[in-house]
Amino acid sequence: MLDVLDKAAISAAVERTGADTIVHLAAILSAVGEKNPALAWNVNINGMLNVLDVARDAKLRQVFVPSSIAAFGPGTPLERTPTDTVLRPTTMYGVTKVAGELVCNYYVQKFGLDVRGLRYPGIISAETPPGGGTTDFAVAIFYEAVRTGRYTCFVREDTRLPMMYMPDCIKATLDLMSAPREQLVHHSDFNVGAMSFSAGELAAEIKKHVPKLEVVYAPDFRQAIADSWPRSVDDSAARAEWGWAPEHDLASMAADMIERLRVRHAAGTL
Ligand code: VAH
Repeated sequence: MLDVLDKAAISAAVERTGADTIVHLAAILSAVGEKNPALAWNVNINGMLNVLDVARDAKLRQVFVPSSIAAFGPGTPLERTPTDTVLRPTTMYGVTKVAGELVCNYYVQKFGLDVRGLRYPGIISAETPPGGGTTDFAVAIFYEAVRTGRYTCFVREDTRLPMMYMPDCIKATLDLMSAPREQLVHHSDFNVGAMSFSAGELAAEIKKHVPKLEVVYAPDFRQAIADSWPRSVDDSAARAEWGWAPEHDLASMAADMIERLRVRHAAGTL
C-alpha cells in the first residue's frame, strides 16, 4: 500500500517488485470530488503525473490510466457519444479526466511511453462496494436488494447511463493492454461500451430475482452530474483498433450479481 502522492514510494515499489507495468486506478471519483475539488485535482492529476514520471524514468513497458464518461459534458451529443468530440465536463473529476487524457497522450508523443486508457462507464462489481461515484446507485441497489429488500435511489427513475459489468471492464482493460501498439490510433481516450439502462430498468431486472424489492427515487446533487453525462457511447474506435466486444448484458449481469451477493450475504461478508 502507498500514497499515490508519494513519488518516491511509487519508484521504490517498482524497484522492489520489478514491475514492468502500472495499472493506475487510484482516483477521487465524481461525487466525492464535488465535495472536495482541490483534493480531486491533487490526487487525480499529481498522482497520475507521479506514476507517469516513474514509468518514464524506469522505462516501464506500459501504463494504464483510465478516463471516464465523466469527461463529457454539455455540448456533447448525449446518444452514441463519439470518441472524438467536445469535452466540457462540469465536475472537477471530469476536468481531471480530460486533463489526464491530454497529459497521457502527451507522454506517448513526447517520451514514447506506452500509455493507454479507457473512458470507463459506470462499473458494477459484486466484490467492490460503491466508492463515491455518481453511478454508485447501480451498485448499491444490488447490495440493498440482497441485504434489506429496500433501496432509496439518488437519481430519477428515468436516468439512463452507460454501464458495464466488472468482468467486461477487466476484459476491456486487458484486451487494450495486449493489443499491438502499431494498431492503435487512439491511446488514452477510448470510449468503451457494454450496455445502457435507466435506474428503473435496473430495478425491474433485479425484481425478477428479488420480487419484494422496494425502490424509492429521491434525487440529490448527483442528479445534475448524471444529467451531464451521455446516455450511450459510440465505441466503434475500440472495436476497430483492438477488437472490443462486451460479453455481459443487463440480464446476465443481474443474475450473476444477485447470485454472488447472496453467497456473500449467507457467509456474513456482505
Ligand atoms: C463515478 N463511477 O461515478 C465513476 C465513473 C462513469 C462514472 O467515473 O464517478
